[in-house]
Amino acid sequence: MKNTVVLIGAPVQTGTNIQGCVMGPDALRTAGLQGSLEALGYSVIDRGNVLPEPGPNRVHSNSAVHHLSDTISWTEKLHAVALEEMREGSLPLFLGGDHSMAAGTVSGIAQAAEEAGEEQFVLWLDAHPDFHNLSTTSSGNLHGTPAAYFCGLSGFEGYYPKLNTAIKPENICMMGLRSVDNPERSALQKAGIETYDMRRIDENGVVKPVTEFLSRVKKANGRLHVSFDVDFLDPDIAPAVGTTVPGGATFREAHLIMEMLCDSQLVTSVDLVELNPFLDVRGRTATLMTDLVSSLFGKQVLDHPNRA
Ligand code: 5AB
Ligand code: MN
Ligand code: MN
Ligand code: MN
Repeated sequence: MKNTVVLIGAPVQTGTNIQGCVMGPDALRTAGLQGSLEALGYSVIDRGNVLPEPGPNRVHSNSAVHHLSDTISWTEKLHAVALEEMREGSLPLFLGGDHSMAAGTVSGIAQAAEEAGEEQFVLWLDAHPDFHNLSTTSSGNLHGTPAAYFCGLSGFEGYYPKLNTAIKPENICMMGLRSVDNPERSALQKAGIETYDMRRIDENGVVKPVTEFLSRVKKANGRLHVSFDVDFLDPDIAPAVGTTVPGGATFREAHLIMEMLCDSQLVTSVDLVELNPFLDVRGRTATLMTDLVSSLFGKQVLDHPNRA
């Protein structure tokens, strides 16, 4: 992995109906993210928090949809920031902020990869696929839509920025799913996205699917973006999230995925999203997310034979 890590705060909370994600980036900083990465030997540049430029007012015919204009402004801003950081050759860590931000980060990253003639892959760690479009969402919470957007699916035209480069559905692996709405289920099947729900993880563990996915990335000489939603984790260990779903990944499953990602040396960008510090218990979730990032960037208890 690259030697310099760039932290980019994205205090987005317009994609949810629960306030608090605005504090996410600062809670991750407070938990010592920069110091942990420095202790592992990385240079860290904290660019502070980015802010969107206000855009025109937009209203969708699905009256549930709320904060559309603000969320689109965030998408435009984060698309530009992600594109720029990837063009510069940085390894950006986007500190959310709710998951609607992935519409911007992943679309910008996809465009940069295409410009460089490289294949972009996405590992999506989440209880949810976030595969609604503006018409199918019944909550109207736009953090339930970014993956459909960056795959170039229909239902965003005339509202969200036109995509230059979509992520190919076959380049995505979603893990941890346990809350999928009907329109999302059919859209996922139609797109042919590789999905591992919690039953599949219970049955076979995380090693086989992660190994298989990473070998596909490696074979394509691809870049790998990890979009890590806090609700991937079981709410017992990660309570600071607005959309808790029981039966999530355990402490060790999550660390093991991070350790395997580190072994692979394939990760080129990361989103840490949906942390709502207002719902946390004495900083537990922010600390856990920070510890998982340490595992992702090389922390191990003893030397492991898989580690180069
Ligand atoms: B998250 C739900 N599918 O559309 C909806 O946390 C939940 O970024 C979306 O994964 C959860 O509101 C969005 C019920
Ligand atoms: Mn999500
Ligand atoms: Mn989620
Ligand atoms: Mn563009």
